[in-house]
Amino acid sequence: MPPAKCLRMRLSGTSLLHIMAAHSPLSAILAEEAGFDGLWASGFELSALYGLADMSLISMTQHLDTLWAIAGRTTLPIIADIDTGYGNAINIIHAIGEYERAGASAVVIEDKTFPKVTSLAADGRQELLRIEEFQGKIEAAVTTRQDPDFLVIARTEALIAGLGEAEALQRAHAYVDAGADMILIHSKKRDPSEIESFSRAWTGPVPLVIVPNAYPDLDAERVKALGNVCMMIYGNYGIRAAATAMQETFRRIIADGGVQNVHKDILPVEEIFRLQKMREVKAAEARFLR
Ligand code: SPV
Ligand code: MG
Repeated sequence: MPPAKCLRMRLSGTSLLHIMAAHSPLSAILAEEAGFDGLWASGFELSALYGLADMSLISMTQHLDTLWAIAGRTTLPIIADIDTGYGNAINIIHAIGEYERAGASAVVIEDKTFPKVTSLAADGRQELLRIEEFQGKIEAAVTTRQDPDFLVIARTEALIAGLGEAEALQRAHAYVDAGADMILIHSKKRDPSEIESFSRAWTGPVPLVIVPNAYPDLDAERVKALGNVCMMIYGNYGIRAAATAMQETFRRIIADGGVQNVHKDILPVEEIFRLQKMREVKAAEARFLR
């Protein structure tokens, strides 16, 4: 079954889907093996991979290239984080065609102005679009998609911008009116109270998506109790885990004056061969190289 259809079907059930951020094909392979339900082609993770701030510095082409490479190495549905959609509704029309072709099953579009500032920065400049303008962008996305199963998820940054729950609810309802399949509600508070309160107040006809980056205490059991959240996106855990491991290993090699100690604490090369499907390549060699 195509991944977008599969994602839609699974979302029509009652289960909560766990979506892991991926910044590379290898991270996608590891997420699939670990048992996640889908992948988040995260703007934050890809920006960090390039050593850049998550502030609209990565181009659409860079993101699409990574998405295309990831889609070739996984069977999981991919939810593309397209930030503000690279401009206005016209840019959205172009982007949706490109992301569908690159293998995304869904996009998340956020209601900030371009260029955006990453949401979790303490003193980030968080400016939102007029509601009508963002509705136009959502309508453009919904109208452009070729595959009816392709999901258009509207993300409101009203809580991130400090505009309060009433504004967040008003925006979320307006985006559903414009055709959004789901609402992603984001918060940078250290505790999940804002998200839990929004979820309880949400009476709209579509489910919610959350990204518990700032408020890690909101685990799956608590989220299920809310009753209207269908996806948890683990938005920066891949790049943070990778950077943790590399930072520690690189420092030890310098401190130890060699790799004599670290080599037994990191994956053996045979495991990397397995992830690279070396056995299949060797079999193809044996069969076809004459
Ligand atoms: C991302 O992973 O790129 C996100 C989530 O958008 S956050 O960085 O928390 O805004
Ligand atoms: Mg992002």
